[in-house]
Amino acid sequence: MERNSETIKGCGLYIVTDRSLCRLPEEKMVAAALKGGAKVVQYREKDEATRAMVATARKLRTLTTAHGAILIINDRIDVALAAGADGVHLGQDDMPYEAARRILGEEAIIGITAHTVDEALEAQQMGADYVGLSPIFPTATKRDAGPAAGIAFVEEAGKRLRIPKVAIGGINEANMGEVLSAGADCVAMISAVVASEDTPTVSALRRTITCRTGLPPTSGSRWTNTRGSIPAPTTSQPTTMAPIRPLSAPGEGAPLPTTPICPFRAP
Ligand code: TZP
Ligand code: MG
Repeated sequence: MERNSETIKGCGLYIVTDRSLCRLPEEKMVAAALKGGAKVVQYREKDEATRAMVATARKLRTLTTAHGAILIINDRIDVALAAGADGVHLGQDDMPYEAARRILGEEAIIGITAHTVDEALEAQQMGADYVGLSPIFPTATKRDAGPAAGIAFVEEAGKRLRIPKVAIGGINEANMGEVLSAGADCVAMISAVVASEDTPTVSALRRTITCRTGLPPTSGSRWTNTRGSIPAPTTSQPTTMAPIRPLSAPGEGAPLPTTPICPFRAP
């Protein structure tokens, strides 16, 4: 889905929640990250009851909508539908792509984790909107993440894939520039954001991404969610999810803020 891919491509900072690591209540942490410029939030929860998950996902939907950000739910298609999320992220052992697409519809954003370039190419061929390259560096956050694939994985995926590449695993302020330079479209982080708990840290991450990628500094104003603020689905609502779309193509509409001086880019 090219349109969905474009949506993810411009996002840069993709944060993934983890209640066990969170030093603030989850919604507060997500609110701080959104204020700091995160453009995609993945709600990832492994141990919570479904009802509590739906309640949290709906709160995150309201927050992400207010900031013009994307909400992705890890694994749980049912929770994504119940909360009116923009899409789901699927691991290699989760719901098969084609079944997820059938349930969620053409508008949903579907991302797939890949541990190798072959898995990434397969995800692209199936129609995934983005691929999660995982894990790039060693991480203590996900015990079964597997061996670190390293920067070479990002470079090769960058050369061979058309769809956006979201790198994850051990990424932080110190190494994110290297990952973006190697060809990742977005960097996904858990501990580097969740454990930091304050907006300035997230803003700093976002500024680094802006410098590296030439993305406009975040304002939230270039993105909108066609669904508006979220609502619990009712019987009269469609069951497909509506992803966020850019309000205008780059170069159109209101002028973008000036790109800050970038310490990484050659003059
Ligand atoms: N998938 C692959 S690695 C990982 C996930 C969810 C954990 C990433 O966490 P951190 O703290 O950013 O290394
Ligand atoms: Mg999974």
